[in-house]
Amino acid sequence: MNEDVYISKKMSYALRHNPQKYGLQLDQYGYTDIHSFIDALNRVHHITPPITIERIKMVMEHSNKERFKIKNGKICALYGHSISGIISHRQATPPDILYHGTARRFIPSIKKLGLLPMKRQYVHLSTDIPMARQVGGRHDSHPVILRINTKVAVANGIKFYVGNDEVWLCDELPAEYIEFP
Ligand code: HQG
Repeated sequence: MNEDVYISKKMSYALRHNPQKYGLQLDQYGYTDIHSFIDALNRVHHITPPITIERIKMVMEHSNKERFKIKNGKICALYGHSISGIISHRQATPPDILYHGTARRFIPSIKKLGLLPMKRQYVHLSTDIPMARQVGGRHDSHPVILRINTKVAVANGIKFYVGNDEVWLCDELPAEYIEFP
């Protein structure tokens, strides 16, 4: 694992899943003070020489995904949370069609129950098929791409939230809005 990936994974773990391990508190949007965050990462993982804010920014710039945001001296993960307190995301109208890449073995259950957040706080949807394929590829060598009829879902009152330009979130998605290949 290269150092960028190592740092990014530790950042994701702290900001999405286990801030308490780092002695951090997230606000309702998932933000925490960036200097306390960096100090905690260095302390918990004994990183030497210690990483700096410039190193964090470099990791974010080099990444193919926009996972984190720095604003007003704070940092947050833009999506992916599993902590117990629900993180709020901005509600907005998504594109008419979104995609979700998943594993073949999950299809019978998704047909029955729809898309559920599982261990995370929200269901994650992608704006394009290549991204959905990449997301699904984490679970299956031959992922299934589901087409989500968000236009009808919005018309029926389902709320969608912004992760970043390519990732949309929702609480859950009944099977009637999902086209299976
Ligand atoms: C599946 C990564 C059975 C769902 C990615 C998925 C994404 C069901 C798995 C982000 C189900 C959960 C999130 C049901 C959903 N029955 N299985 N009813 N409903 N599932 O990892 O969407 O690289 O929690 O299809 O790129 O794969 O870390 O969610 O396969 O954006 O930045 O349950 O995380 O981002 O898996 O990925 P996950 P995800 P990063």
